[in-house]
Order: sequence, then C-alpha cells, then structure tokens
Amino acid sequence: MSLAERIGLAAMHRLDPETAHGLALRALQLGLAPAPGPVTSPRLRTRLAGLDLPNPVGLAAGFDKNAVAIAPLSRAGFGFIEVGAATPRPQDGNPRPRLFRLAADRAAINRFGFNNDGMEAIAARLAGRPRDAVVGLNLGANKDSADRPADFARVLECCGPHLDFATVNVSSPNTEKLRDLQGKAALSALLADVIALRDTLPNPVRIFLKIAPDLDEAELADIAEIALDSGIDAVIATNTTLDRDGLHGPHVDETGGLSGAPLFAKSTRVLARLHRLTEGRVPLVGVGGIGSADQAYAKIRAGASALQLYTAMVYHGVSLAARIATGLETLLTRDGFETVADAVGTGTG
Ligand code: FMN
Repeated sequence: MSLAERIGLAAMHRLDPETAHGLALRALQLGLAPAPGPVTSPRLRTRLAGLDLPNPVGLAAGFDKNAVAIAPLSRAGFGFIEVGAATPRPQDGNPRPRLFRLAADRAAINRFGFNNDGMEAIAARLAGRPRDAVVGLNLGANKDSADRPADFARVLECCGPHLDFATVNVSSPNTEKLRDLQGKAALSALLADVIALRDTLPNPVRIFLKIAPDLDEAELADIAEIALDSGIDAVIATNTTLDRDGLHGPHVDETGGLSGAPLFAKSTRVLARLHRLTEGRVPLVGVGGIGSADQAYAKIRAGASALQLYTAMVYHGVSLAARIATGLETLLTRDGFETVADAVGTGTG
C-alpha cells in the first residue's frame, strides 16, 4: 500500500463507515485511487463460465451498488467487476447507521437492505461501461414487491444488454424472507424464469447464483442439484453470514450480515463442499474473507475458478486486488501450476 493510500485509509477510519465509503467511491471517480491497470499474465489469465478474465480477482457486489465507478475500478487491477444490487424501483434501504466496522475482527456488519438508484438509472450508467472490462450486475428485489421473483427478471431485462453476467442474489440477509427463495422449488422456478428471459436478450449474459454461507448440508445438496440441472453458468459462494462466532467486538450485536476475515473459513467450507457435490462441473466463484494472496489461493484450491472480495479493502485499500493478483502469480509459480485453471480444486483431497 502506498503512503498516500495508508494516510487516506487512516483518515477514512475516523469517519462514519458509510460516509467513508461514499468518499472512497468519489476518490475513484476523481482518479485519486491507485490505478495500476489490468494485472495480467499468461498464468493469471483465466476463464469463468466462458468469460475471459485478465486475472481471477473480482470485485464483489455491494461496493459499487449504483455502477458509478466501473471504469476506475476496472483500472484498479480487478479481473472482473460486479455492481449492484439493483432493484426495479429505486429504494432507500434501511435507516442509518447500517454499516459497522469491526476493526478488531477485520470484519464488517451491514444491513443496507438494497439501497440503490433503481434499474433504469443503473442501466443508463452501465451503457457507458468500458467494453474491455468484464462487468456483471447483482439482481435484487424491491422490499415491498408483490412478486419478488418477477423483479429479478425485470432488472435483467432492463440492464441485460449491457452485461456480461447477472447474479441472482437470493442470499442477502437484509431483505426479509428473500432467503426463502433459496428453497428447492422456489429457486428452480425462479432460475427457469430468469434463464428464459436471458435467452431473449441480444447478447449472451451468463447467469450466476449467489448463495448464503448459512445453508445446512441438505440445503447445499439441493443447491448443487439445481446448479447442475437448471442451466445456470456459475455459483458465487458466499454472501455474508448471520453467524457471530468468535468475534471481539464492538458492534457484534448489530443485526445484519457479517463479512470479512471471520467469514473466510465458513465460506471456504461451503465452496469446497459445493465443488465436491458438483464434481467440479459447475464453475464456482469463491468470496468471503479474502484478505491475502494465500487466502485467494486457498479458495482456488478449494474449487473456485475465480474470486471476489470486498471487506478487506476497507482495511487494506483498493490496491489490495492488484496485490493479491500479483501474489497469486508467485504462489502458482512456486507450486508449478502453469495456469489458474490447473490449480482449481487441487486442495480438496
Ligand atoms: N452481496 C450481494 O450479493 N449484493 C449486495 O448488494 C451486497 N451488498 C453488500 C454491502 C456491503 C456493505 C458488504 C460489506 C457486502 C455486501 N454484499 C452484497 C456481500 C459481498 O458481495 C460479499 O459476498 C461478502 O461481503 C463477503 O465477502 P468479503 O468478506 O470479501 O466482504
């Protein structure tokens, strides 16, 4: 991390976390954040569900909810970017405060509740996205919607022409009853509708499914079956957790989803389990608690074809993505892997 980034982060941590996040996005838009350009090499270049990535380190949903900083983020070293969640109508989300830093735990708790500018504003921004970046959108449903499954299809219809992939997010803990859509029957029906809509789009949009880390063994087996049968292109494991095990505080009693370091082990277990259950036949995106190249590598060895991160950047800056990609190259070289793909799932025994 550069001295300027270190000073910037120290100053940000004196502010309320949501205000600091707004400033970080503003700094990106103004070109004040690090922009090493795409970090890539023959070893790091990889494919995710048919998408060519310069490196496997992606930006997780929720950081750029309104798609305001895609171009600078794509210059910050990420191999791919997921924006959103977007809902059909604009939505304020839950009252503030709704984002908490747990610095002692290198973690965060959020209960934003899908605050966003709505699909039309987001589609207009996506239309101006850089074409050489890989960009996806996290699909959400309005809190007061009478038909939440239909919301996912509506957002996809509106924004799809500008996307490389779209993520069906039924795993946010911050919209009541949203996670009920992870049940087998509801999820199969929802994905069938989304895929039918996708097939009407002029461009090939990959459909990803993002799951919670709090699923039990039977629920995970159902997800694996759906992943194999529904025609989706990849699964993102995982979203934030409701667990509060082993935290040091403060803020541990806040409601919402926990992300960052304490999520690493749990989300990696779910990833490895899903890799085994699907016998490596469904591309997986590993997300949850990645803060170092070693952790990124562990997710790849547990079965991830690509990665995403968010919370560790709160503590280590946006330049972390480039540092992790560079560190991954070193680890792959050390262990004799010529490509990322060669290492996928090699640590699952
Ligand atoms: N995940 C989604 O699928 N949709 C969202 O809108 C979304 N918003 C988030 C907002 C915040 C403030 C945070 C911290 C996370 C959000 N996430 C969202 C979850 C992240 O995409 C990611 O799955 C999770 O934070 C675990 O990764 P991490 O430990 O690297 O942060």
